[in-house]
Amino acid sequence: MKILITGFDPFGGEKINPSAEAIKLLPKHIKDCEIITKTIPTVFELSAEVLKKEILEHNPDIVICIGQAGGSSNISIERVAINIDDARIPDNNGNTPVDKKIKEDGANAYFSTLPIKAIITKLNENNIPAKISNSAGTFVCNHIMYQSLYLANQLNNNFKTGFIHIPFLPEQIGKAYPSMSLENIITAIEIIIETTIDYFYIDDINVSYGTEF
Ligand code: PCA
Repeated sequence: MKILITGFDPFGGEKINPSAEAIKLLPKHIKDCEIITKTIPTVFELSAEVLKKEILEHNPDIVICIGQAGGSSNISIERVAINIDDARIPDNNGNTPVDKKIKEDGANAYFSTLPIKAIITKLNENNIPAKISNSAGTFVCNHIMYQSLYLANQLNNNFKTGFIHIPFLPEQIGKAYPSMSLENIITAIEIIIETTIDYFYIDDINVSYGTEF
């Protein structure tokens, strides 16, 4: 199998993006699967163009996109992407879409096709703080997750895809916000990849990680 993993370039005044730092250090193979990595721009439409080019070039079986969720204390496995761009800050090309549909002919939302429950269980077994997130926001991360799932849908779901938000690295923020070490983030990404491979041909586990709010 081939697995495409993407990270984003720094945005919002940051000098680094933990997703780009982490994917650089991933092994070239996990469980005999080839790992391909690509850093994509934090720009609404352009990020999706770069992703689509990579997918059409490599024809991966699994596509996992990763981005920074500043202030989060957990690895957040995103459950759903929604058909809306609503930018709180400009992207790296100065775009600030407000309430703009990502795809006129797309569904209102697409659910991750990664085994999100099995992933959380494995991460927690390995003492990595992780949770299901029911919103990837309305910035470029939700955009890329939506675009990846839209494309998968168009290609008869010939690849599984989803999105992972990760915390700041300690060096980004001092002690004011939660952060996670690069080592733990990389371990988490490896576990996420391994679990997605293990569940490739079987259904996700049926346990609740539901929340009240
Ligand atoms: N995080 C942003 C976009 C790029 C990134 O790493 C987001 O959460 O939308």
